[in-house]
Amino acid sequence: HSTYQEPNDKPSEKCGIVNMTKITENGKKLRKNWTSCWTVLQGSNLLFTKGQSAGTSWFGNQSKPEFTVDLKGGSADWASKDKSSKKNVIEVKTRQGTELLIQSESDSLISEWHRALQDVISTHAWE
Ligand code: I3S
Repeated sequence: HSTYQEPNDKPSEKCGIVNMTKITENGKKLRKNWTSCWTVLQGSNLLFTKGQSAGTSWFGNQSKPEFTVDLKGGSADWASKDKSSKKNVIEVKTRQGTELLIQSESDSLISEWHRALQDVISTHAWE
């Protein structure tokens, strides 16, 4: 379908606090470690900083993101029940073999993230 956008037409940016855990890194399974993260969706990149809470300024004192994943060629879908006992969980997979879970207690907040991630992935699908 034709959802082509001119560059800079609509810079995809979204940020907020979500709970996040990596489950796989470079194809290797990790032990879950849920943390509350300040999360930024910028272009096709998803950036996380740990331990930020609402009210702290932009990235607090550490200007460096904890880690970044590139969503190009990846996926972001509602996680199946066996991935987590929590509600509102999105499973993000990257082309590099990193898998992570994003979760929020807020139904509306997690829906926004789901939509934003899907948008970015379909926008960058052919790059
Ligand atoms: O998929 P798992 O292994 O049941 O995930 C749970 C564990 O990581 C648990 O930590 P420890 O078993 O390391 O203590 C976490 O506290 C849980 O939150 C994890 O499960 P959920 O279903 O919350 O993702």
